[in-house]
Amino acid sequence: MGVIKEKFKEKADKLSAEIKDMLKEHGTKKIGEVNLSQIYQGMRGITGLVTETSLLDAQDGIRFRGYSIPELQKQLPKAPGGNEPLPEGLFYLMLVNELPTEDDVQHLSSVLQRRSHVPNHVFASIEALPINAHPMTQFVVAIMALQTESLFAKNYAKGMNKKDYWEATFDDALDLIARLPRIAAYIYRRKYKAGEHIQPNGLLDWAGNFAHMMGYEDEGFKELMRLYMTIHADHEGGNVSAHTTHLVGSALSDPYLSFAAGMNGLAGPLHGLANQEVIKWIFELREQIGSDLPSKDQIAEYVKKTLSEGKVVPGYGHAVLRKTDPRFEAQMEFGKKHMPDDPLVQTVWNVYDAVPPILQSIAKIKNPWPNVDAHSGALLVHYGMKEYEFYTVLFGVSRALGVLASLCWDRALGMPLERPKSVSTRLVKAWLEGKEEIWGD
Ligand code: CMX
Repeated sequence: MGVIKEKFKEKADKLSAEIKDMLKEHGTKKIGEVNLSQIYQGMRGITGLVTETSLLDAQDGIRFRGYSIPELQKQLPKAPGGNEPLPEGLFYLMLVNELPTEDDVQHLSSVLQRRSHVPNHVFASIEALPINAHPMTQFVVAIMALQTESLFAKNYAKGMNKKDYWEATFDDALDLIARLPRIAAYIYRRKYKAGEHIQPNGLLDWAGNFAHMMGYEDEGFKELMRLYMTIHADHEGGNVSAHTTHLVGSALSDPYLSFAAGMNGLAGPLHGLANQEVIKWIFELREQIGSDLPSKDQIAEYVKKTLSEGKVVPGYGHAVLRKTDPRFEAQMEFGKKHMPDDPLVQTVWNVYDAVPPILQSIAKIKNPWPNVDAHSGALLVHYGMKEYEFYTVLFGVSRALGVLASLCWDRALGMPLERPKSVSTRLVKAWLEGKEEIWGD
């Protein structure tokens, strides 16, 4: 057994025992109440899941195992000469709940390198799709093709003991994370660079090698990828991609099936696809105004037009956050440091000035502030990555770190099949008339 796996097992056994004791003593304590609106409105605010890897606060934003993004930027190991955290380090932290040393991260990078071989039939599956298939469709098809490699599925078919679920999940998670950059880069080069593929460089870190395989050798872009892959990795358990991966995994669908399901959720415009929608919206704004740097008044007019057409302003609002997303702030800092004079990046900042007052004036909108997707595209375009339909794939590669670390914990803690109760409106009406009892006492 590898050192990371051993450490994980040790931590998981300890927590498992603690949870058992906790539930024995406090299992009947009430954790909250549910009102009728909540069950019709996307279950907002209902605590119904346990996710160990990260926790989201409406005001302070995300913390990964207790660490904020600025803290991770200071404390996680960096690439030689770099300033941004290595995402392998964040994965290690989420997985074993300990800040890694430089050696730990180097070890994990080389483990991922060793596991990164992608079988030919996966590339053939991508090639079988029309070139105009959306990159997220190609990504999910490739993950599904890779499912032939699942150790969990193979061992389950042979009659795996429950006690061993965690280990097969752990191995599948590492294999999948190791292989995703190669798959994503293949899709990018196939669709946008005439199929001229670039072989991996075994000397680079996970995100640096991903940048290299996509064809970006600029050190600034590699640093951006390290930051990008770190900040998009996890956002506690209730968001669509994390929740879907967890839910599908609860049926003991293997990590490939579970992650592919999560990626189908990420491909929705209210979730991960918002990153392509933002840059598309800004390109359309610039074209309509006829300027590379529209004024704040011109942006405000365009925002009002978007809203009057019954559309959302992409990159703004959030189901949980009630302040500017710290992931937006981290990207803004990166922009200020590396490209303060870029007109597209400046437009993102002008949009940040123009949009919140307008959204604040609409009572139903609970959060007028930007989320992670409001900034990322402009940074990518700066380095030449203009193909915005690809952006959600980048989000997906990063999201694998969080949701797959969580899946390892789900199986190690013996999380059962997820199956909440639903009701019909007919039953709700009967309950309101006092004819039925639907929530016990
Ligand atoms: N522009 C216009 N209207 C918005 C809005 C926005 N940016 N944000 C919220 N609203 C609207 C909602 O559509 C909803 O309207 P209806 O009642 O008519 O359906 C109303 O305001 C209330 O919504 P809310 O309670 O404030 O927000 P929700 O929790 O329902 O939705 C989110 C959250 C993210 C889906 C929503 O803010 C949105 O659609 N934003 C734009 C898309 C986006 O950026 N998504 C990415 C989120 C981050 C990620 O997952 O990657």
